This record gives sequence, structure tokens and C-alpha cells, in this order.
Amino acid sequence: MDDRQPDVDPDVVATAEDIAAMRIRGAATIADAAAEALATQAERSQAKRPAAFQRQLRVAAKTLYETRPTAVSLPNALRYVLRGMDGETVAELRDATIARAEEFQRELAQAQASLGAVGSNRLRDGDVVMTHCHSTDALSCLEAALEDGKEIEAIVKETRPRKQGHITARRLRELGIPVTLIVDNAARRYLDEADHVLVGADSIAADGSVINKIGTSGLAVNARERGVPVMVAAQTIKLHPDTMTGHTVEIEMRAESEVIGDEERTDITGGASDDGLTVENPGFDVTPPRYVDAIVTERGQFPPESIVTLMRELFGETTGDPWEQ
Ligand code: RUB
Repeated sequence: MDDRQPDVDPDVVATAEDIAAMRIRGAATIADAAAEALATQAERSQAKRPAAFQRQLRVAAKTLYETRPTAVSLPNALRYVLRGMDGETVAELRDATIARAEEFQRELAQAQASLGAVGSNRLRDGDVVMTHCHSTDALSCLEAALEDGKEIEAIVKETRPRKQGHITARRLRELGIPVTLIVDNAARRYLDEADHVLVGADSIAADGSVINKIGTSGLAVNARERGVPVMVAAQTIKLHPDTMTGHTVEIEMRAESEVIGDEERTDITGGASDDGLTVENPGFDVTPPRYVDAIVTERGQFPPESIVTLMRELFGETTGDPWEQ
């Protein structure tokens, strides 16, 4: 192939499309798939010269980066792998990139298991946990609690519009946890029966705000009012380094078709072309730190207001976008 024309491998493009369409979803799973895709790009690259190889990897990373804006685990994963792209020859670069991607995936799995053990310590035998969306980090806490011999029950919010709560319900039933599935609007009523709210995070900002599936903030405010503690399970890859320098987290707006079909729209509007109906579908919202009791990470649990200390330790003050070079 022509070294001047960086080609993105079709499987990398397919992964990017799967992430955009949410066939691959959830922050940790997206990060894992992105690292895997960069390894695939490295393995299959036909580049003859080191500079061309590096350029290809950057273009592949950019293709993946542009799929979903809110989950910071995606750029964090891409940065991690690209930083490990060391070597003088194409062969050295290839081996280093693949090894780095594998290391990332191993550490991701290890971090999730470690935070599960921390999260389990917050749960007591017989506790009832209310969940929102589907978070593998949150699930890890419940798995660890079961391994610790605790009996846990779950109230699972279905999580409109995509109903990721059904994934949570399925996984919890596989683990043998009794599940009560509720519509989102019933959450406040059922908080009286819950001992904890347990959610994941797509990003955590330097001030301790938690960015997670739309509906998390309302749930957290209601939980505070009902006196139910809110636990956020989030590996440190969910920490958003750019927020240390004042950047805000972009909230993804998703397609209207997730909320309303063509027929329903016509039912409402009568089918006029300029029908005056706007549908908004934000994927995520921001829960202020005062509504969060603990952020549970693989480094231990933190009050949200102190998370910036951990961010500085892990990321330094700046980060950068290596795929733009
Ligand atoms: C998923 C979501 C999850 C976080 C954490 O949103 O908000 O709570 O991504 O998940 P979507 P995990 O379904 O739009 O991707 O703990 O698995 O990283």
C-alpha cells in the first residue's frame, strides 16, 4: 500500500460503527474495544516506514475517538495505547503497540475487579440496591458482594429510551440476584425500599461531578431527599483530565428515533412538514458532587470533592490529543 495514504483497517471502522450505534456500549467496554481495535490496526498495517505506521495508528485512533463524545475512557484508552507506540522500525512499533494495548486491557479488567472489592465493602448482607442503566463497574461491586457471601436484592430502573436496565436485570438474574424491574418514573417511590443507589460513570470531572446516563442526576437528588446513599462505581479511566484545566464534558445528543418513531410523530403533529415539534435526546447528565456519597475506584473510595487529587496524581496537569499530531 501507498505509505502516504493511511488506510484504516475495515475491522477498526466496524468497531467505530459499533460504538457509534451502541452495539458496543458502556464506558469500560468501549475503552476495551478501542484498545483492541488499535492492536488490530497495528497487526494488519501494511506500512513500510515507521512514520507511515504511526500516521495510520493516529488516523485509526481519531476514527474511534469521533464516535461518542461523553465517555472519557475512550480518549484515555487511545492515549494510553498511542503513548506506548515506541520503536525505530515498523516491526518494533507494531510489537510495542500490540503489547501496550494488551497491557491496557489487562489493567482495565484488573481495575474493575479491584474496585468491585472496594464497592462490596460498602454493602451489607441483605441490602437492596437500586441501579440505573447498565454499568460493568457497578456490576463488579455486586458480584464481589455475592462472592463475599452477602445476599443482595436489586431494584432495576429500565432506563429509557434504550432500556439498558434490561441488560442489568439479565446479568443480575444470571448471578441469582432477585430483581424488581421498574419504569424510571417509579424510582422515587421505590427508593424507600432501597439501601443504596449504585451507578457507573462515563466521566468524572475535576470538581467531582459525575457524568452518567441521562436520569442519574434526578435519581441522585431524589435519593438524597430520601436519605439513600449514592455510590458511583468508576475505574480511574473514567476521570476526565481535561476538566482540570476548565474544559467541560460534552454531552452526547442522540437520534430522535430512539425516542419517537415516524408514526408516533405523525400522530402528534398530523404530518405537517413544518410541524413545530422538536425532540431532544441527551444521552447523559451531570450529577453535582453534593448528591454523591462515594466514588469507588480501584484506588479505594473517595468523596467526590477529593477526586481531583487522584486526577493530578494519575494524569498530571495536561494531556493532549496525540491523534491530532
Ligand atoms: C452507559 C452508562 C454507564 C457508564 C458506565 O451509557 O451510562 O453507566 O458507561 O459503564 P451508554 P461501565 O449505554 O449510552 O453507553 O461501568 O460499564 O463502564
